[in-house]
Amino acid sequence: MLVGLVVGLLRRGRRGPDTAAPPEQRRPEPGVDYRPGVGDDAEEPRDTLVRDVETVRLPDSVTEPPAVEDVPVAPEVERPAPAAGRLARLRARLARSNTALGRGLLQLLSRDTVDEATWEEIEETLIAADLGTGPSLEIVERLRTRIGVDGGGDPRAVLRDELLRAVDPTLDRSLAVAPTATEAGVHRPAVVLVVGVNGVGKTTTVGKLARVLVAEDKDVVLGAADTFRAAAAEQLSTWGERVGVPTVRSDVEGADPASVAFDAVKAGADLGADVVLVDTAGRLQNKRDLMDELGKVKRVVERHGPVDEVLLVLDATTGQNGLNQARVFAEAVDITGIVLTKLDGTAKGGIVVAVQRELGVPVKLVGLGEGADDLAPFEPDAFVDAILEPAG
Ligand SMILES: Nc1nc2c(ncn2[C@@H]2O[C@H](COP(=O)(O)OP(=O)(O)O)[C@@H](O)[C@H]2O)c(=O)[nH]1
Ligand SMILES: [Mg+2]
Repeated sequence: MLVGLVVGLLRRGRRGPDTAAPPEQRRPEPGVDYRPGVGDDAEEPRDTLVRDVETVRLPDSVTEPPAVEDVPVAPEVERPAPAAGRLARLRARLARSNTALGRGLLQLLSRDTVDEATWEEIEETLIAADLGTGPSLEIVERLRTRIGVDGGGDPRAVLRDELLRAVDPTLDRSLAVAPTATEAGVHRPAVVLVVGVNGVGKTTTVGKLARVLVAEDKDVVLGAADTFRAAAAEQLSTWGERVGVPTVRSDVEGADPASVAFDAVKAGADLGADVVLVDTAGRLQNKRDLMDELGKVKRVVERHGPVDEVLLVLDATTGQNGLNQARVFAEAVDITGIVLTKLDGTAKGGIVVAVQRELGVPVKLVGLGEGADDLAPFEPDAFVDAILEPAG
């Protein structure tokens, strides 16, 4: 409110007569810069009402308005919209991938004669979009057979078919987020561990995913197991508060991440929650330490029961480097799904194919922006369509 006020004042100041402004920037004034005409006042009219100062008695007792702090403010809990179909709605965010990959390939394939040099260009375009050498060669081979040799078919339809095949629509991309009951009949929330190196978008993804689940009427608990910086827990609980989801955190910087994760799952079980999302740290002195710590977090959480989902978050703009990270993480924990963030900022949408091949694990979610609801379930059809068709 204060910010709004200040901005308002500044604006008004700018709009008012500014005598300090150089003459060429002043608004022309009637009587000074031109002869006053109809509708202008040459000077302050003489009959302008002037108010005298009046003395008014104040009432003896003035009831104080309640202090702002005393007024109970109902926390505004947001109700996010369901995530189904988001990728199609956010297709414009893939504009860069679209231009580089989809349109580039279509232009090449639509040439009158697709000669050897053109096939090479097609291959280069695929590799440049980070699909990886293996998948790129495969796609070119299949396209050659279907278009080059058969000479038939609509190039667009054939290309769509082959890209879709590379992305693999048969993979199960659902998230394991259903609670279970143990043999002893104890309620056990689904546990999702979110891992990845620093800055890829883990905390943001946990926050956005909490919103997706809340939109599906799930009870969610967040665990702030990135205990490196107090700010990390703060960032996570802010996401949680917006949708009325509790965050289990330690206020001690450098607390044991495994015990925070353990407590979060315990709180989830006690509260009868459906899902516990655990955010982890991606920053440690070295790779070995990071992997040891992750392994420990997972083992400690598993005292409550199995971890249902380990999501590896990768920044789509980092290309080969992202693939190297994927390999290292896969050694430390069993990855069950990939989240590719920042797909809105890259022409290299082909990384979806490369990373799935590398890990043998499906991309389950994609990040398409910094907004709270810019996380979309990955849908192969919608993805390929977005790449091939200019967003309308
Ligand atoms: N453009 C874009 N930015 C993102 C996306 N996901 C996360 N970010 C940004 O990446 C930065 C790092 O995110 P954060 O969640 O703190 O990363 P963490 O260190 O892995 O937890 C933040 O500025 C996020 O807003 C995305 O899908 N698109
Ligand atoms: Mg973080």
